[in-house]
Amino acid sequence: MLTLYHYDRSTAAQRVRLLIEEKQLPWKSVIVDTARGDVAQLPDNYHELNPKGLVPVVENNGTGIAESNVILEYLDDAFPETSFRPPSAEDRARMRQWMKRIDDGVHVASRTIGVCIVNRFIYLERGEDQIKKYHAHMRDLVRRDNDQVNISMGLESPLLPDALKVFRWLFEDMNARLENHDWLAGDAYSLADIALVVYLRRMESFMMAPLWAHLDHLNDWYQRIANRPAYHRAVEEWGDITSAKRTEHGAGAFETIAKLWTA
Ligand SMILES: N[C@@H](CCC(=O)N[C@@H](CS)C(=O)NCC(=O)O)C(=O)O
Repeated sequence: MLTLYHYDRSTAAQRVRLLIEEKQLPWKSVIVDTARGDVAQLPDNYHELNPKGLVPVVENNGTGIAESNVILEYLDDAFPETSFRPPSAEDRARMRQWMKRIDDGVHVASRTIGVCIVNRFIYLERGEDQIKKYHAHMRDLVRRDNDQVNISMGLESPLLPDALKVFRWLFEDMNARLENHDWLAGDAYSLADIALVVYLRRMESFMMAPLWAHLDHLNDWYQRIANRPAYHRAVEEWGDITSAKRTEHGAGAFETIAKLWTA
Protein backbone atom coordinates (compact mmCIF):
# COMPACT_ATOMS: atom_id res chain seq x y z
CA MET A 1 0.00 0.00 0.00
CA LEU A 2 1.00 3.60 -0.60
CA THR A 3 2.55 5.26 2.46
CA LEU A 4 2.70 9.03 2.80
CA TYR A 5 5.03 10.81 5.24
CA HIS A 6 3.41 14.18 5.87
CA TYR A 7 1.80 16.54 8.36
CA ASP A 8 -1.42 18.53 8.49
CA ARG A 9 -0.52 22.03 7.26
CA SER A 10 2.37 21.35 4.90
CA THR A 11 1.39 22.81 1.52
CA ALA A 12 3.62 20.33 -0.28
CA ALA A 13 1.87 17.46 1.52
CA GLN A 14 -1.58 18.98 0.90
CA ARG A 15 -1.09 18.79 -2.86
CA VAL A 16 -0.11 15.12 -2.65
CA ARG A 17 -3.12 14.33 -0.45
CA LEU A 18 -5.30 16.23 -2.95
CA LEU A 19 -4.29 13.88 -5.75
CA ILE A 20 -4.52 10.76 -3.58
CA GLU A 21 -8.07 11.73 -2.59
CA GLU A 22 -9.08 12.62 -6.17
CA LYS A 23 -7.84 9.23 -7.29
CA GLN A 24 -9.38 7.55 -4.23
CA LEU A 25 -6.21 5.56 -3.57
CA PRO A 26 -5.90 3.52 -0.38
CA TRP A 27 -2.99 4.94 1.65
CA LYS A 28 -1.26 4.78 4.99
CA SER A 29 -0.53 8.02 6.85
CA VAL A 30 2.72 8.53 8.77
CA ILE A 31 2.79 11.93 10.46
CA VAL A 32 6.27 13.43 10.75
CA ASP A 33 5.92 17.02 11.92
CA THR A 34 9.57 17.87 11.40
CA ALA A 35 8.74 21.58 11.69
CA ARG A 36 7.96 20.90 15.38
CA GLY A 37 10.95 18.64 15.88
CA ASP A 38 8.73 15.56 15.93
CA VAL A 39 10.90 13.07 14.11
CA ALA A 40 10.17 9.94 16.14
CA GLN A 41 8.24 8.40 13.27
CA LEU A 42 11.00 9.01 10.73
CA PRO A 43 12.59 5.84 9.41
CA ASP A 44 16.39 5.73 9.91
CA ASN A 45 16.95 5.93 6.18
CA TYR A 46 14.69 8.97 5.65
CA HIS A 47 17.55 10.98 4.15
CA GLU A 48 17.94 8.30 1.51
CA LEU A 49 14.28 8.86 0.62
CA ASN A 50 14.54 12.65 0.72
CA PRO A 51 18.03 14.21 0.92
CA LYS A 52 16.51 17.41 2.32
CA GLY A 53 14.74 15.54 5.13
CA LEU A 54 11.46 17.32 4.35
CA VAL A 55 7.92 16.09 3.79
CA PRO A 56 6.22 14.78 1.76
CA VAL A 57 7.68 11.45 0.78
CA VAL A 58 5.63 8.59 -0.63
CA GLU A 59 6.66 4.96 -0.48
CA ASN A 60 5.22 2.45 -2.88
CA ASN A 61 6.43 -1.00 -3.90
CA GLY A 62 9.54 -0.50 -1.75
CA THR A 63 10.53 2.76 -3.45
CA GLY A 64 10.55 6.18 -1.80
CA ILE A 65 9.81 9.29 -3.85
CA ALA A 66 10.36 12.88 -2.67
CA GLU A 67 9.45 16.32 -4.06
CA SER A 68 5.72 16.92 -4.21
CA ASN A 69 5.53 17.86 -7.89
CA VAL A 70 7.54 14.77 -8.81
CA ILE A 71 5.25 12.72 -6.58
CA LEU A 72 2.17 14.08 -8.39
CA GLU A 73 3.47 12.94 -11.77
CA TYR A 74 4.63 9.64 -10.27
CA LEU A 75 1.18 8.93 -8.83
CA ASP A 76 -0.46 9.83 -12.12
CA ASP A 77 1.87 7.37 -13.88
CA ALA A 78 1.59 4.61 -11.30
CA PHE A 79 -2.20 4.85 -10.94
CA PRO A 80 -3.33 5.92 -14.43
CA GLU A 81 -7.01 4.92 -14.20
CA THR A 82 -8.14 8.54 -13.80
CA SER A 83 -5.46 10.85 -15.14
CA PHE A 84 -5.03 14.44 -14.01
CA ARG A 85 -2.78 15.38 -16.91
CA PRO A 86 -4.19 16.91 -20.09
CA PRO A 87 -4.06 14.71 -23.18
CA SER A 88 -2.19 17.06 -25.52
CA ALA A 89 1.59 17.54 -25.39
CA GLU A 90 1.16 21.32 -25.47
CA ASP A 91 -1.22 21.37 -22.51
CA ARG A 92 1.05 19.02 -20.56
CA ALA A 93 3.93 21.41 -21.18
CA ARG A 94 1.75 24.28 -19.94
CA MET A 95 0.83 22.23 -16.86
CA ARG A 96 4.52 21.63 -16.10
CA GLN A 97 5.34 25.32 -16.58
CA TRP A 98 2.89 26.22 -13.83
CA MET A 99 4.29 23.49 -11.58
CA LYS A 100 7.88 24.53 -12.27
CA ARG A 101 7.08 28.01 -11.07
CA ILE A 102 6.52 26.52 -7.62
CA ASP A 103 10.02 25.04 -7.50
CA ASP A 104 11.51 28.15 -9.12
CA GLY A 105 10.47 30.47 -6.30
CA VAL A 106 6.85 30.28 -5.19
CA HIS A 107 7.45 27.71 -2.46
CA VAL A 108 10.46 29.56 -1.06
CA ALA A 109 8.49 32.82 -1.17
CA SER A 110 5.62 31.17 0.69
CA ARG A 111 8.01 30.10 3.44
CA THR A 112 9.51 33.58 3.65
CA ILE A 113 6.07 35.16 4.04
CA GLY A 114 5.05 32.57 6.63
CA VAL A 115 8.20 32.90 8.72
CA CYS A 116 8.18 36.73 8.59
CA ILE A 117 4.52 37.03 9.58
CA VAL A 118 4.03 34.23 12.07
CA ASN A 119 6.39 31.25 12.26
CA ARG A 120 9.20 33.38 13.66
CA PHE A 121 7.11 33.90 16.81
CA ILE A 122 6.62 30.15 17.13
CA TYR A 123 10.37 29.53 16.75
CA LEU A 124 11.35 32.39 19.08
CA GLU A 125 9.02 31.03 21.79
CA ARG A 126 10.99 27.78 21.66
CA GLY A 127 14.25 29.63 22.32
CA GLU A 128 17.55 30.28 20.55
CA ASP A 129 19.00 26.85 21.39
CA GLN A 130 16.10 25.04 19.74
CA ILE A 131 16.38 27.27 16.66
CA LYS A 132 20.11 26.51 16.41
CA LYS A 133 19.45 22.78 16.73
CA TYR A 134 16.69 22.94 14.12
CA HIS A 135 18.95 24.76 11.67
CA ALA A 136 21.92 22.51 12.38
CA HIS A 137 19.88 19.59 11.05
CA MET A 138 18.47 21.47 8.06
CA ARG A 139 19.94 20.15 4.83
CA ASP A 140 18.28 22.69 2.57
CA LEU A 141 20.85 25.44 3.02
CA VAL A 142 18.94 28.17 1.16
CA ARG A 143 16.01 27.49 3.43
CA ARG A 144 18.26 27.64 6.50
CA ASP A 145 19.90 30.92 5.46
CA ASN A 146 16.57 32.53 4.55
CA ASP A 147 15.05 31.37 7.82
CA GLN A 148 17.85 32.94 9.83
CA VAL A 149 17.25 36.36 8.23
CA ASN A 150 13.46 36.04 8.36
CA ILE A 151 13.30 34.86 11.96
CA SER A 152 15.46 37.70 13.20
CA MET A 153 13.97 40.48 11.03
CA GLY A 154 10.33 39.55 10.54
CA LEU A 155 8.40 42.20 8.62
CA GLU A 156 11.66 44.12 8.17
CA SER A 157 13.31 41.22 6.34
CA PRO A 158 14.93 42.26 3.05
CA LEU A 159 13.54 39.01 1.55
CA LEU A 160 9.90 39.85 2.24
CA PRO A 161 9.17 42.48 -0.48
CA ASP A 162 10.28 40.16 -3.31
CA ALA A 163 8.47 37.18 -1.79
CA LEU A 164 5.25 39.21 -1.90
CA LYS A 165 6.00 40.25 -5.47
CA VAL A 166 6.32 36.57 -6.45
CA PHE A 167 2.79 35.97 -5.17
CA ARG A 168 1.30 39.12 -6.61
CA TRP A 169 2.61 38.23 -10.07
CA LEU A 170 1.60 34.59 -9.70
CA PHE A 171 -1.97 35.46 -8.74
CA GLU A 172 -2.25 38.05 -11.52
CA ASP A 173 -0.93 35.59 -14.10
CA MET A 174 -3.30 32.87 -12.91
CA ASN A 175 -6.22 35.29 -13.04
CA ALA A 176 -5.31 36.27 -16.61
CA ARG A 177 -5.26 32.63 -17.73
CA LEU A 178 -8.49 31.86 -15.90
CA GLU A 179 -10.27 34.78 -17.55
CA ASN A 180 -10.61 32.68 -20.72
CA HIS A 181 -10.21 29.14 -19.38
CA ASP A 182 -11.75 27.11 -16.57
CA TRP A 183 -8.45 25.52 -15.59
CA LEU A 184 -4.75 26.38 -15.67
CA ALA A 185 -3.80 23.81 -18.33
CA GLY A 186 -6.08 22.05 -20.81
CA ASP A 187 -9.83 21.69 -20.41
CA ALA A 188 -9.98 19.85 -17.09
CA TYR A 189 -8.79 20.02 -13.48
CA SER A 190 -5.12 19.00 -13.67
CA LEU A 191 -1.96 18.62 -11.60
CA ALA A 192 -1.27 22.33 -12.20
CA ASP A 193 -4.49 23.33 -10.40
CA ILE A 194 -3.82 20.79 -7.63
CA ALA A 195 -0.25 22.00 -7.17
CA LEU A 196 -1.10 25.71 -6.96
CA VAL A 197 -4.40 25.86 -5.10
CA VAL A 198 -2.73 25.16 -1.75
CA TYR A 199 -1.08 28.60 -1.84
CA LEU A 200 -4.41 30.41 -2.07
CA ARG A 201 -5.39 28.81 1.20
CA ARG A 202 -1.97 29.46 2.74
CA MET A 203 -1.90 33.16 1.85
CA GLU A 204 -5.53 33.49 2.93
CA SER A 205 -4.55 32.04 6.32
CA PHE A 206 -2.37 35.12 6.88
CA MET A 207 -5.47 37.32 6.40
CA MET A 208 -4.15 38.59 3.07
CA ALA A 209 -7.18 37.75 0.87
CA PRO A 210 -8.37 41.41 0.55
CA LEU A 211 -5.22 41.99 -1.54
CA TRP A 212 -6.56 39.86 -4.41
CA ALA A 213 -10.30 40.29 -3.84
CA HIS A 214 -10.48 42.00 -7.27
CA LEU A 215 -9.07 38.93 -9.09
CA ASP A 216 -12.50 37.43 -9.78
CA HIS A 217 -11.41 34.57 -12.03
CA LEU A 218 -8.80 33.42 -9.53
CA ASN A 219 -11.28 33.54 -6.66
CA ASP A 220 -13.92 31.70 -8.65
CA TRP A 221 -11.36 28.98 -9.54
CA TYR A 222 -10.38 28.64 -5.87
CA GLN A 223 -14.02 28.27 -4.82
CA ARG A 224 -14.68 25.63 -7.46
CA ILE A 225 -11.73 23.59 -6.18
CA ALA A 226 -12.58 24.17 -2.52
CA ASN A 227 -16.06 22.74 -3.20
CA ARG A 228 -14.66 19.43 -4.41
CA PRO A 229 -15.18 16.59 -1.88
CA ALA A 230 -11.54 15.50 -2.37
CA TYR A 231 -10.37 18.97 -1.34
CA HIS A 232 -12.37 18.69 1.83
CA ARG A 233 -10.86 15.31 2.68
CA ALA A 234 -7.30 16.26 1.71
CA VAL A 235 -7.07 19.75 3.17
CA GLU A 236 -9.94 20.78 5.44
CA GLU A 237 -10.20 17.54 7.37
CA TRP A 238 -6.49 17.56 8.19
CA GLY A 239 -6.71 21.12 9.49
CA ASP A 240 -3.80 23.27 10.58
CA ILE A 241 -2.64 23.40 14.19
CA THR A 242 -1.16 26.87 13.67
CA SER A 243 -4.23 28.51 12.12
CA ALA A 244 -5.14 30.63 15.18
CA LYS A 245 -1.62 32.06 15.28
CA ARG A 246 -1.69 32.75 11.54
CA THR A 247 -4.94 34.68 11.92
CA GLU A 248 -3.68 36.68 14.90
CA HIS A 249 -0.28 37.62 13.48
CA GLY A 250 -1.64 38.02 9.96
CA ALA A 251 -4.17 40.59 11.14
CA GLY A 252 -1.42 42.47 12.99
CA ALA A 253 0.86 42.47 9.93
CA PHE A 254 -1.80 43.39 7.36
CA GLU A 255 -1.05 47.09 7.08
CA THR A 256 2.66 46.48 6.41
CA ILE A 257 1.98 43.58 4.06
CA ALA A 258 -0.57 45.61 2.09
CA LYS A 259 1.93 48.44 1.60
CA LEU A 260 4.61 46.05 0.38
CA TRP A 261 2.12 44.22 -1.87
CA THR A 262 1.17 47.35 -3.75
CA ALA A 263 4.65 48.94 -3.69
N1 LIG B 1 10.25 21.13 -2.80
C1 LIG B 1 9.71 20.33 -1.73
C2 LIG B 1 9.42 21.22 -0.53
C3 LIG B 1 9.08 20.42 0.67
C4 LIG B 1 8.87 21.29 1.91
O1 LIG B 1 9.18 22.48 1.92
N2 LIG B 1 8.33 20.66 2.94
C5 LIG B 1 8.05 21.38 4.17
C6 LIG B 1 6.56 21.47 4.42
S1 LIG B 1 5.71 22.32 3.14
C7 LIG B 1 8.67 20.67 5.35
O2 LIG B 1 8.95 19.49 5.30
N3 LIG B 1 8.88 21.37 6.43
C8 LIG B 1 9.46 20.82 7.62
C9 LIG B 1 10.26 21.82 8.35
O3 LIG B 1 10.02 23.01 8.17
O4 LIG B 1 11.08 21.39 9.14
C10 LIG B 1 8.45 19.61 -2.19
O5 LIG B 1 7.73 20.16 -3.03
O6 LIG B 1 8.17 18.50 -1.72
